[in-house]
Amino acid sequence: MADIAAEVARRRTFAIISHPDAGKTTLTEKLLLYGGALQLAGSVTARKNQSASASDWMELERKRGISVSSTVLQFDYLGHRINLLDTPGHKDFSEDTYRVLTAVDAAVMVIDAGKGIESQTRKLFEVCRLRGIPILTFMNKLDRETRDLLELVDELESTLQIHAFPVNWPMGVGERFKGVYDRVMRQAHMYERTARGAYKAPVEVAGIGDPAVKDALDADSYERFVEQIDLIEATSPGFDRADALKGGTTPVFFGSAVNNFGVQLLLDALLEHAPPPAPRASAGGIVRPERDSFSGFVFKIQGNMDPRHRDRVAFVRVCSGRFTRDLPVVHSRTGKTYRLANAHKIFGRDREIIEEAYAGDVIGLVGYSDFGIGDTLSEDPAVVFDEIPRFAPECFARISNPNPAKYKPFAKGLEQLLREGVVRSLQPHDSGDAKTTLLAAVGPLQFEVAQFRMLSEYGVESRLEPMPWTLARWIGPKTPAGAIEAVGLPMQSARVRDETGAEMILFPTPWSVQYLTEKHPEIELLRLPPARR
Ligand SMILES: Nc1nc2c(ncn2[C@@H]2O[C@H](COP(=O)(O)OP(=O)(O)OP(=O)(O)O)[C@@H](O)[C@H]2O)c(=O)[nH]1
Ligand SMILES: [Mg+2]
Repeated sequence: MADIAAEVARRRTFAIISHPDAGKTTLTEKLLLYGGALQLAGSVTARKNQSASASDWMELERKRGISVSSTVLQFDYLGHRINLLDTPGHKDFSEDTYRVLTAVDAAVMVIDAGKGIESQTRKLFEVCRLRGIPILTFMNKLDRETRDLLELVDELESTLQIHAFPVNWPMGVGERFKGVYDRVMRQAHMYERTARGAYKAPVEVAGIGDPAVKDALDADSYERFVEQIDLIEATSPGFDRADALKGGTTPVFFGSAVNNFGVQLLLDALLEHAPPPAPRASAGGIVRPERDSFSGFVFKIQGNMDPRHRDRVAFVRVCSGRFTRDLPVVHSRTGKTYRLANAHKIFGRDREIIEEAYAGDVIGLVGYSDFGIGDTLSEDPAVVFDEIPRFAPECFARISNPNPAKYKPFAKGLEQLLREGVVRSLQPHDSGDAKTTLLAAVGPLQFEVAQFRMLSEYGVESRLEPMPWTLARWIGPKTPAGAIEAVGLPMQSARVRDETGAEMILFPTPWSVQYLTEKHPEIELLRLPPARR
């Protein structure tokens, strides 16, 4: 059997993050193409108006052209095993993205060079920073007019408070974008536009002094290029690898995902700049990835990936040791021992049964209905991870079934979506209306996804009634018993319990929160759920 430490050392597990539409899914597709995992990028096989990327496989994603849910893609490249996670950019799906960030060791931040740092990119970046994971930056869409390049790099540094080290620099932009110059290797990589960017772009390499560089560019672009390079060389300190591994410096790459420009360089750089799996904290102490005992945690649940089977996949990030088929593990939430017989390697919606996996890998466990998001699976019961962040919902709605004959599929569909965390459910204090379920979400698109999937996967219509609350607070343990009953809540607020039974209050406006806080300081209001005892 393979040596665990050697297997861990060759793993690279990273997420692609950014504001919506920066090109994450396109870049994912091209990384797969260059990694040899796809023959043709999805856009080529796509029929009119219908993209067919390996990553955006859900019907709704193809319809809307946005990513709704994160996708796992595992492949081998140059002796490395890569686990790549494409994430949705839309803020309504950020819970999913944040969960994915707990499962990776590095992130690629994609920036639309025409727009610069956008709000959602900044938020996701902050999460990466808190986790201390290294971040590589890909400045995308160089085939279009961009913002001033030096300004883009400045903005990156000042807005995100990070050092930026441009590993390569574009030769021309927009119509005149001809390739990138690798500052470290001192090589110019020139590209040709290929039909719809489907095949590997031909690459020619020459030195910077090479007349080929000058000839490739028009006089204006060449002059600007030389000026910019000179300026960067003069002002930028050398590359601090140790700082990059701590997340203090981001290596920056330029390109155009849709045209395959700069994708190969990014992929190769990933092997170098993204680290192998690192030790993780657990209730039982630090867990080293190469230790001889399997552990991992569930960060995502997805149902109905294979419409023929209607089953449920629990995505597990392996944190230590080796997984082998039929391995007995303890499930943290129930204390039960399970033999893991049904583990899969995942590639978008495709999967393949595996016999082995190692720390760093993401595996899909099929058919374990007890497993929920955040649960630990471990050979050593002392190892329990607490990685999954929780968020306060900001949107609320009641959902009901307009068609009593469909009672069963409706209940089944809703239960599955709640398990996946597509939306959450809350329990009204006054038991409420038994025919409706109170749902909560970070953003309204989550409700839309839930309704769409109820219809497409369970064949049931649903009725959604938006509710007026916009803020949720948990009631903290310092609140004296009976205090809530004694005070009377502000107008239009409501008492509910979350799925763990913790008490919450939902408020219509920030002023109503403020009102309660000022009038009744004895009531402790928390923005996040109190720690579970
Ligand atoms: N001009 C140009 N367009 C690009 C490039 N890369 C991606 N796009 C386009 O940008 C749009 C969004 O691309 P996606 O890859 O779906 O973006 P995303 O970041 O995955 O979006 P979400 O997952 O919804 O957040 C699509 O129309 C792409 O064809 C590029 O290099 N140049
Ligand atoms: Mg996408």
